Amino acid sequence: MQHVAARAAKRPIPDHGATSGSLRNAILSKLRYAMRKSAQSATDRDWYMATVLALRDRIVDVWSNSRSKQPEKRIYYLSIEFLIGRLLFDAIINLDLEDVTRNALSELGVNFDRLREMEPDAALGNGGLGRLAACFMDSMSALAIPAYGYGIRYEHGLFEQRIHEGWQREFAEDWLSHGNPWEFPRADISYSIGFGGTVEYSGGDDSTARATWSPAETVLAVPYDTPIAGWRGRHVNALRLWSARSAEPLQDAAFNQREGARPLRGEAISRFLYPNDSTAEGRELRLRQEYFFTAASLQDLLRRHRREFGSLASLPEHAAVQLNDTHPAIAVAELMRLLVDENGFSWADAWKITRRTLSYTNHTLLPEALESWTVELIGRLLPRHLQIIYQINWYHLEEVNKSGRDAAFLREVSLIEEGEEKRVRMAHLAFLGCHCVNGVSQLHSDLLRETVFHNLAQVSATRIVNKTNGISFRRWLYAANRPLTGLLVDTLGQRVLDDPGCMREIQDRAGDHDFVASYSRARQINKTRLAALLHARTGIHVQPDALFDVHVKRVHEYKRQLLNILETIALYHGIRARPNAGWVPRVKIFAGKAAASYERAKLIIKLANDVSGVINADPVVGDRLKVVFVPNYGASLAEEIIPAADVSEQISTAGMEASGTGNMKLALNGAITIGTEDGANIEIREHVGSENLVIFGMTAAEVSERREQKLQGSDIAGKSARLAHVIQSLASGEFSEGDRERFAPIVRSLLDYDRFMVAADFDAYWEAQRSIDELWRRPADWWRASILNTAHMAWFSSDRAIREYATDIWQIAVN
Ligand code: 26Q
Repeated sequence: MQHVAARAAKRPIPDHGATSGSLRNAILSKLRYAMRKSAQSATDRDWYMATVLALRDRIVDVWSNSRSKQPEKRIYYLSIEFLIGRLLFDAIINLDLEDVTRNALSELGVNFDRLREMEPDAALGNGGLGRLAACFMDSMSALAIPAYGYGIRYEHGLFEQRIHEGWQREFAEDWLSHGNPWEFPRADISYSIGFGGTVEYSGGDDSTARATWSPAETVLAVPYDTPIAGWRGRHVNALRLWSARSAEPLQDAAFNQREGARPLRGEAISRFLYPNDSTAEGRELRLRQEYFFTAASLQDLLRRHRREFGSLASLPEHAAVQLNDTHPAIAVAELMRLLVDENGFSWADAWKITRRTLSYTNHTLLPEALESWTVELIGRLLPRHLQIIYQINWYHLEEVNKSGRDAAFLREVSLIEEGEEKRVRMAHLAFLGCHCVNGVSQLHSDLLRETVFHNLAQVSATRIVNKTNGISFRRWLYAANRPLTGLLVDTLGQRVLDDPGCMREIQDRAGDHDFVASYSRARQINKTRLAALLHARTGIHVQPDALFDVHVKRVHEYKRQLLNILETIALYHGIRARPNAGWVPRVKIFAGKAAASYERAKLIIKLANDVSGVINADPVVGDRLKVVFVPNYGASLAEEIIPAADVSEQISTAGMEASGTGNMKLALNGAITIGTEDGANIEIREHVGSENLVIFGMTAAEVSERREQKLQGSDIAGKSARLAHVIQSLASGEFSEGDRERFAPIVRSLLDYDRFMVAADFDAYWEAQRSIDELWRRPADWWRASILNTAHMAWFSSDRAIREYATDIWQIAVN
């Protein structure tokens, strides 16, 4: 790591020419000339807009510079989600302009922290997968890797969650309503994207057959570019998001609008983000979105390649396309179509080019999240692609057949799932069409090899590799946690910002009284701030010196918020039975959205709120236990909660969380993990040391073993008096005003199949929580563990992850 820092230090830090005076003038000029507002009448939002426009000019200078040099190879990151959140503070941190900006604004009598709040989150993603794409964009800019992110400019991002009488309600999100000062519409570029229609084959045998596709309908894809400024502003890449425009002639458009009050079909494509993170939704509009952004991105990058390098034969040398999950997997068929039908390549040559150019990241093993589309739907929307998919499958199965496999094997590795309805398996398509497939943690990659891709791996040259996820330290430490970052810089110097590896040096200070005091003071500042936020948003008062136990992520049964709630109830019972038994004061903090159609997850949110209501109102409990469900979790709320966490809940059913990245953010900020042997938790343990977190529960192997035994939750409840009491109180209506029906479905699932092993892991989890209490009672040991977490998390930087992708998958050199 040392040599990296040395090299980074040698690169000149661009002078952004900013003094507070010059920035102030720039802001005033934007206010006056770009917005036609006066300083006297300007609102916080006006100041926010003007400030972004002024800073943006500085980013644009570097951007043009980054673009003027033609690179040997570019990376294209295709993702149907980019969960960017807010950009302003991140950009300021990256450009090292915090003081300059604060001063410029204070000279204008404007409070910077209020202004920051004016920026809506770009919530163009559901959770981990979308946020990973955003962290990767940050890292590619930081490492000066020439890259484009390609996605969809959703008019409405992930829904806004409000809680009404404990239930989640979803409201349309409207991030663009006041305009988006970060984006540059590129009206000079647009591509036609076809759907439906007919295919004419131009004869010849199968291996050379070209076809002409005449779509019935076309939609225009128009790009909007957002600059992503890298660390120290050395390099800027574009996030290019596609917006759909109707391509119908005006007359037809007017007619259509008169016919139904329905908006135009074409434009509907980029209207909203699908709010489902773990169930592959078989809706036609979703497939249209997938093809729309994939086809637009491929046309765009092929055009660039042709302009710069001529023949598409050299595409793999100059372009690496990373598919973020299977959502853009139709790229395999589309690239083949473009090469064969539109550029005259032979099937064999096209196939080589396609495989060498594309690679694919898998993010899930959950069967219900593996995408497949009916042959009927693909045939109707993308008739030529379906034909290409069949042809790929034909060559593939012929190869497999030669190796003498049986029918069961053939059925398993086929791109087509036979059944009542034939379906195209998108993960299989991505696997075959890519030279490299990666999982997102060591365990996940191992399981990929053993399960979903076990058979395919035996008959294909595709490499399966691991690329454990990472997070942007710029956003999740330097920007989100100023008190801790200040301490790290005071202790280690500015170099820690360029080389987080040197954080390991604070391990020597983990017993140093002054350092520990400063470290815990930084946490206390964050907790006090969070306590005020919790009160403002929920009306609940919490004590900032209590243990803050944080469970924040999408709400899903496999993530087991329910397990945490059950333990909370058991704790409540314990406190009521013996109020003066020396309980460690705890605040249980939950936040997360459930997919609108996921009834069980929404019921779990209701339970969290009902449990919160009962416990917080119980005078016997007082400040020993508070439960808070914070509404509308998202990137910005995460930035407030994570730096204030003492404990990080990472308690998924083993084998089900591909990696997790919230686990990394929390540990980096010093929270102690209580978690299962799942996803990246295992690697976090290797880095921070098993003494500095608490791992409990069944392993992935034990989970699948227990599944085979077909044991029931009731077997466990029969043995655990504590669990029996908790379930009994749920069933009796203790948390539902006597209503025995409300949580009956949860009670039933706990006692029956217990698919997510909540009952099975309950006792182990209870004990793990008590060992957390034990540690908290020994402050010197607690802070030592916490400091060692921060000290040893450097490896989880998304810069490390991106370097691995660059050398191992993309074959591109990184400075
Ligand atoms: C698919 C088809 C139709 C509609 C929606 C979807 C869809 C959308 C989003 C399916 C899945 C997602 C998101 C998945 C996701 O966030 N996975 C998480 O990815 C993280 C980054 O690798 C991991 O850390 C998490 O473990 C994983 O759950």
